[in-house]
Amino acid sequence: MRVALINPRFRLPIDTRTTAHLGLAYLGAVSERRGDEVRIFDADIEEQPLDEFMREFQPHIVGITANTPQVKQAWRHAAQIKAVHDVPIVIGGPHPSVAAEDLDFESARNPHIDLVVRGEGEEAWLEICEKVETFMRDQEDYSVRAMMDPAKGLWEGMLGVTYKTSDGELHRNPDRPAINDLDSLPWPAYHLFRMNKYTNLQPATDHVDGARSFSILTSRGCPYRCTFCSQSIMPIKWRSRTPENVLAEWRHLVEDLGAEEIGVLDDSANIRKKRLHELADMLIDNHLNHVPWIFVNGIRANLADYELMSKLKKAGLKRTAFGVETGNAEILKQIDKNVDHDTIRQAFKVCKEVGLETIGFFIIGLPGENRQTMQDTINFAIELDPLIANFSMMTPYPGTAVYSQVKREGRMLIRDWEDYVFFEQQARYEMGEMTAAMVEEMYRKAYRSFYLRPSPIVRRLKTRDFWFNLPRNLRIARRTFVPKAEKTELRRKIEAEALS
Ligand code: B12
Ligand code: SF4
Repeated sequence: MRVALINPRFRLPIDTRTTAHLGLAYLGAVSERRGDEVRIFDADIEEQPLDEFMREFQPHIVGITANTPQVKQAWRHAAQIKAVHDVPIVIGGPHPSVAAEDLDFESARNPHIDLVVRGEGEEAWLEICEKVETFMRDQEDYSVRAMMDPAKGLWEGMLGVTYKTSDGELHRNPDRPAINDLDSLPWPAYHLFRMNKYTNLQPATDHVDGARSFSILTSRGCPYRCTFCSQSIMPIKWRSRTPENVLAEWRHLVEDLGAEEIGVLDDSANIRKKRLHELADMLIDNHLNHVPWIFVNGIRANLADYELMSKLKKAGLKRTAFGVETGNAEILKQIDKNVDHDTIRQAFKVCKEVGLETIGFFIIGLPGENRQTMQDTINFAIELDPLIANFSMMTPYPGTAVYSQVKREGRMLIRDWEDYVFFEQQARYEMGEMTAAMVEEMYRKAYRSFYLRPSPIVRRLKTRDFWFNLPRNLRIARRTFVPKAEKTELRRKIEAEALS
């Protein structure tokens, strides 16, 4: 069967780096294992128009991925596809997975979307492909309408799927359990991507653009439930691959694909420290530790002790991120991060002692904040002094506890999913005494206070990335430090409404 997988075009308002989409790489791999001919159309890097690609490839099924800012573009792509080709279209990814807010129905209601897969996709995708293939074989007059005919009941009982039958009725089947045996999954099918079209990791390991970057996922899920994090829409169950299985893929990335940097994308990679010790030993013993790698997302500070971090450093770890979020003790409790500031201090100290670079993720404008608590965050960032401090203004993603709280107690300043990016330099909501102007001012102050100190400036000037990507870095600096003169039309409208 011919299978097309699509990453909708979505350009962030700053020049971020681009990497191949790991979710689609997994779906492509399971489809190929089934014997399908798979093409990935990553609209971010493709030059060919989508409709032309569809006319040429004539897929039997199309899968589109969508996070929140991408979802409207995903629907537009679905419309473009249906205009040239009668094919079942399935959407999946973080946004349509939020059944708590009926966002699966929102997508299923779209006239061009037939099925929605909620949560982890591989098993549901396989089942859908099997059904479509069998249906095509058995039916003489094959059409999507016939496939979605309620009388045929094709999708009944399929777990984790929401769909629209051809009479327009929406159906939500029960959730699908998390995949327990991650070793049973094939490795991501990177050969389906035009890897030379991507830049490098975000944040980068300081390999200059053009470095062969690959991502790897060694575990899935997160047992924590921080109030602001969209991870809460995925299974709570933390599962990991065996170190042997990870090592084999790591070797493939380095030896077969020529990886020059590797990003570990796990949400919480160090939940079981023993597993990481074993993996690190294997990377060292197998001489794979010469390729620098980083924990792109935060690892848990409470599980980052000296023994583990020094072992990981020997295993090639160059840099690790921590989700610090806030410098205020009360706010830290409120966001259910389950960690305290001393533990975070200790984790940064350990990393510095063993020679690891650090990234700190900080949020400005969490619910309940005021000017002083935001200042506490700035002060804490300066105290920890990571190599990279990443401040973002709180963006309440649907499905999170913060989203419900803002809807209940605050005033959302965005109404369009396409505005759900947090590089826009604009506050997304107001609550209590926390105004948008205050959050935006403190956000810029955070960047100025942290980066316009002598040591970060000198550190930055010493990196290769700074000089090789000078124009981009200067653009980012200008956008970050200089306030936006013009407010967007949408923002003006919302403010006018609020005043009236
Ligand atoms: C790496 C990453 C990035 C990279 C993207 C690299 C890339 N090309 O994929 C970068 C740094 C660029 C990035 C940017 C952003 N990201 Co991001 N990112 C991640 C991260 C850490 C890992 C993604 C990943 O690879 N996961 C592993 C794969 C296997 O999972 P997956 O992609 O979700 O796919 C699985 C399922 O969702 C499902 N599925 C997905 N698509 C489809 C399609 C079909 C047809 C089917 C059947 C199933 C299916 O099946 C897949 C396999 O199980 C996640 C956190 C997380 N744990 O997922 C956040 C995450 C996806 N990002 C998030 C956000 C908010 C963003 C930004 C919007 C932030 C911003 N700057 O404003 C931007 C958007 C950028 C864009 N262009 O769209 C949120 C999304 C929340 C939401 N409601 O949308 C997440 C969940 C983080 C979080 N916990 O809050 N991100
Ligand atoms: S922020 Fe990190 S620890 Fe908290 S729920 Fe999200 S992934 Fe888990």
